[in-house]
Amino acid sequence: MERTFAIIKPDAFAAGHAGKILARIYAEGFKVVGLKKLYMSKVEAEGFYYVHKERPFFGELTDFMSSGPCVVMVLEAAGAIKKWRDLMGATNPADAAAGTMRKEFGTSIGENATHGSDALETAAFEIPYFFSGLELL
Ligand code: DAT
Ligand code: MG
Repeated sequence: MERTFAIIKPDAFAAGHAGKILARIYAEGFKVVGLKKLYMSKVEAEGFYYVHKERPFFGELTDFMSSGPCVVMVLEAAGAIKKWRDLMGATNPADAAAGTMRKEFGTSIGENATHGSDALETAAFEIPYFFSGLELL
């Protein structure tokens, strides 16, 4: 079984969409092996997104991710990484397919409702960034 790291971002959490997103996650057959609400600091957001540190949107992205509480999760399924990326949809909600999380709940390329690891190596960094082994059951 593969594991991926997912976030219900501050925009979707503040808008009250966390329950609907979690319901879809269960309906699609993921096992939720880790889940917690947290309020990321600016520094924690910068560390999480360090691969994007040279990008022009880095400041905006890390301000947004530290602007309010979010829900971080570890999801398990066969092919979990691609399966969750597919359910999220394209980065820009305007380009995301109907029925995807970003189409339904995202409002702009920056405020796009959810995050998901994009590769095994990314998941291997992102999962332990927020969860200890004891929290993954
Ligand atoms: P994804 O989240 O689909 O993996 P990414 O890794 O390229 O996308 O970028 C990380 C996040 O940064 C993305 O979810 C939203 C934000 N972002 C990406 N491109 C952006 C842009 N052109 N302007 C503003 N924010 C952007
Ligand atoms: Mg990415």
